[in-house]
Amino acid sequence: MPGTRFTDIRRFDTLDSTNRYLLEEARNGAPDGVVAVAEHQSAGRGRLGRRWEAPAGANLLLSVLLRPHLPHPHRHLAGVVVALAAGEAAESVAGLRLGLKWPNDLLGEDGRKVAGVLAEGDLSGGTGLPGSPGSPLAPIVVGIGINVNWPAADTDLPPDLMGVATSLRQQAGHPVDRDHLQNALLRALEPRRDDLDTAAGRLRQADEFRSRCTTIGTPVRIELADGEFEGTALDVTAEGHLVVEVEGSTRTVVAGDVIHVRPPA
Ligand code: BT5
Repeated sequence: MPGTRFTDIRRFDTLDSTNRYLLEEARNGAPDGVVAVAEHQSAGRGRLGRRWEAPAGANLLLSVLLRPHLPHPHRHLAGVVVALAAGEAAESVAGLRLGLKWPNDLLGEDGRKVAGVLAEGDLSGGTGLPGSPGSPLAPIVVGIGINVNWPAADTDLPPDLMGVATSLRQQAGHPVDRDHLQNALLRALEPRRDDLDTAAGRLRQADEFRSRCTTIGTPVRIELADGEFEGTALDVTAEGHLVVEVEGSTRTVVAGDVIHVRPPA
């Protein structure tokens, strides 16, 4: 994409997973800003071993390799800036204002999922040495799957995604150009990626996420590996974590710990 750091865009007809590919490239020393795009993924992945489904040639399946100077507590913001850039692109290309559901989904007006973000790499603490696990310079791969033209109708969906998934096409009422969307996304990502490197920039991105996050103010059931609880989502912190009010006190939930965020049963 001219005028951005995203000039090395690698396109594949089929790949197992664009995230898996770029994580390997990162280990081999690939630089900040490499992009991988696949027409089809044979093992597209969601969070926690879940699958990302998309037929060949209809949707945007894209990952970026980022090497921001991003201290460990703020690492979730790498996925946040990609979600914000995707939201901006959907607005400029398809005229849609999507909701951002914490931690990583973009939703249509009807609450169904249009896109999901998966950040992988060294998101945890570690030795803090440059380039090593836990370093603020450790690479992060952020993948996004955007349902652009699939599903065209609910009947296209497998039973488990009925009532769950929707597309830009369904939301806008007409097909959407994937190349335009991809270009708009990378253009929107460029200044946001710059923001990850500075405290003031990170604050700006977290503020925008807070103002766009449709989870805030809603009742939520948070499912973690070691249990679940219900409360009301109050806020998003400067690190992109979710603050939930539970019976008069607050709990801060870290994205990496969450299995599901749902409305209470
Ligand atoms: C996500 O996980 O939402 C992250 C998805 C990231 C996919 C991109 S595609 C490019 C890059 N390369 C990869 O291998 N992955 C990334 P999660 O929050 O765990 O949601 C996964 C769940 O969403 C699944 O268990 C399904 O219930 C549902 N799902 C699967 N495919 C979907 C789709 N196309 N649209 C909406 N929901 C879907």
